[in-house]
Amino acid sequence: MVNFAYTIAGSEATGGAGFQVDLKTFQQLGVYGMGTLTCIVSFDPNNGWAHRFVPVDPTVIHDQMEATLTAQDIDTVKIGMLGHPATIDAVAAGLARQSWANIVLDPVLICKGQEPGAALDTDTALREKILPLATVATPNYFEACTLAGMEKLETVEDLAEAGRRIAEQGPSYVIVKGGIDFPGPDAVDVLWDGTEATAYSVPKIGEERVSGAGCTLAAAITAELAKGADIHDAVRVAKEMVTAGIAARVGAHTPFSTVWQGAYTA
Ligand code: PXL
Repeated sequence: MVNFAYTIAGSEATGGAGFQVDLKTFQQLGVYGMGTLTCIVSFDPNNGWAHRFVPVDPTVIHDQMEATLTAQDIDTVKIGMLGHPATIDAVAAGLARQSWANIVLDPVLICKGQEPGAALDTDTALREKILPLATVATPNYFEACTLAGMEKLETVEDLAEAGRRIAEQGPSYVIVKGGIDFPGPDAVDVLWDGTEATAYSVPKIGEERVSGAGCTLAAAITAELAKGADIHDAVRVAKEMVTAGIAARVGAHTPFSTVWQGAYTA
């Protein structure tokens, strides 16, 4: 039997984040990947690798979602970078075409302030129109602070509290990723499942942020849920895949290396 997983995300041309990562992750975990492109990000090598950002026209987002959702019966979707209020409206309308078992939201808050334009409007629209629809949310440290209204996250209990506060805004499950910003020797992710918090912890590998870790984690959770895994098993597999992918990270002429999804085998 083939399981389908669907991503609604942006292209990042170097292959280190976004749509490209989602499809690689889906393939590596044995699910059939499908996707709708929301925007095109091209880093600028002549300007400190800053983001050049082009949104996809809302009509084209509608058309892509229509094609995907008519071609297959899909009940599991990952939402990555949306990037513009009009994109968010188009995606919300497209999601409303049908019911979903799993909507995994990586709440990309405008790439940490790197996109010009309607950044605050975009973040507000994401919180108001997409977060309430999500069944799973995977905020990073910065996004968790913003969405939970917390200044900093210093303990596992803080990560759990952020998860609890974000769950009140819609998602049944929240995975707060401590990442490189969380103090201490370990990379800690905490799953808040509505009842209790579970910490997934491994020693940090290096001191540098590795591009694509967040996209890989959310895409892997999506793939596992598409195969019928429960959330705890999905997060465990996703964490193993990210850890293996960071250990085998791929260097580039960019100032950061990227996760190698191919390093993980189930
Ligand atoms: O932060 C993750 C991310 C997601 N999607 C796209 C991106 C990035 C970061 O650069 O470019 C398209």
